[in-house]
Amino acid sequence: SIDATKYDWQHFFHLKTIYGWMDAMAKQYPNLLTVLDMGNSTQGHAIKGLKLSSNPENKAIFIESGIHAREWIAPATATYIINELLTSQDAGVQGLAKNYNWIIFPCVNPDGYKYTFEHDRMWRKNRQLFGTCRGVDLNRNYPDHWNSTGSSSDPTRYDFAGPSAGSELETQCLLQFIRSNVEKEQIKTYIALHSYSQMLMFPYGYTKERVSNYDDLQEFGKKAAAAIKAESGRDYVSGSLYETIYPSSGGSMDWAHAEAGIPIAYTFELRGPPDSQDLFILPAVEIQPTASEAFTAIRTIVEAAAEK
Ligand code: ING
Ligand code: ZN
Repeated sequence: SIDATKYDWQHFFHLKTIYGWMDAMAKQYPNLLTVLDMGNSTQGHAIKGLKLSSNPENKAIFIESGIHAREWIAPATATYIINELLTSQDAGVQGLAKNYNWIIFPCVNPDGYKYTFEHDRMWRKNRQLFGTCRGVDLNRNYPDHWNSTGSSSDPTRYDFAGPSAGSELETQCLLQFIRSNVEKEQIKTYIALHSYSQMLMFPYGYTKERVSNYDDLQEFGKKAAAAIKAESGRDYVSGSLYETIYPSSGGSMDWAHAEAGIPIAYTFELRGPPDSQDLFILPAVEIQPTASEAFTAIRTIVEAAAEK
């Protein structure tokens, strides 16, 4: 582990620094935090997470980020949320830390994330080899209406769905983790963090048909967008993924909702830079406000759902 004071939300950090910070936090808060390991990526990196729990009876919120390598704001936001839950002086945040268990995996595509630091800042997929090219879009690889719309069978493409549903080790790790923990941990909320577009989206991605709790998810999403507007003035759009961004199949959120039965599922598209051609390259000064408004949205959703 590293010295936890060496980590902050003014910089983007390498995979090993994020993991070092997670280990350091677990040492600092031994009664609240546990380090989790979903298994290994294609290139043998552990997919590590943290579980925050002060009561084994609590219902759990699961957060996944970094499935797309270049969306650096997503892992930074995930670690920000862990830190807030542990250190905030805000009574509302302290209540959320006490009354829910939080299972957070900041970097579910470690090979890709590492590659964006060392070779290609704009890499999106994992690093699995296919002849002369590499990479499956892990957010098209999930076994729910796999490769039916908004994905590709061509390994050279950015949205390659993989050779078969759930073909990738990173996907299998997450499937296995959720399948074996969804009941035991009472996971009722699933949040996937992405960038960019300022959107709060819920299932489905693969069809315009509505989920059974569409009205609730729409209502919570609208409340969360209003809370962000009040905090930072930013406009976030809420709606089903299909209606809001573009039709796409094989995403983790559709699987989590439809197959794993997690009722409250969202994919957030966080901020992009104010003006740039490279919309995935967010200036580090934007980390703090972006992460803060994302956490506000999660709080709003969790609190609105609890009132139902
Ligand atoms: N957007 C997401 C993508 O994977 C998405 C949108 C989310 C599609 C969930 C399907 C399922 O394309 C970005 N920016 O990655
Ligand atoms: Zn993404």
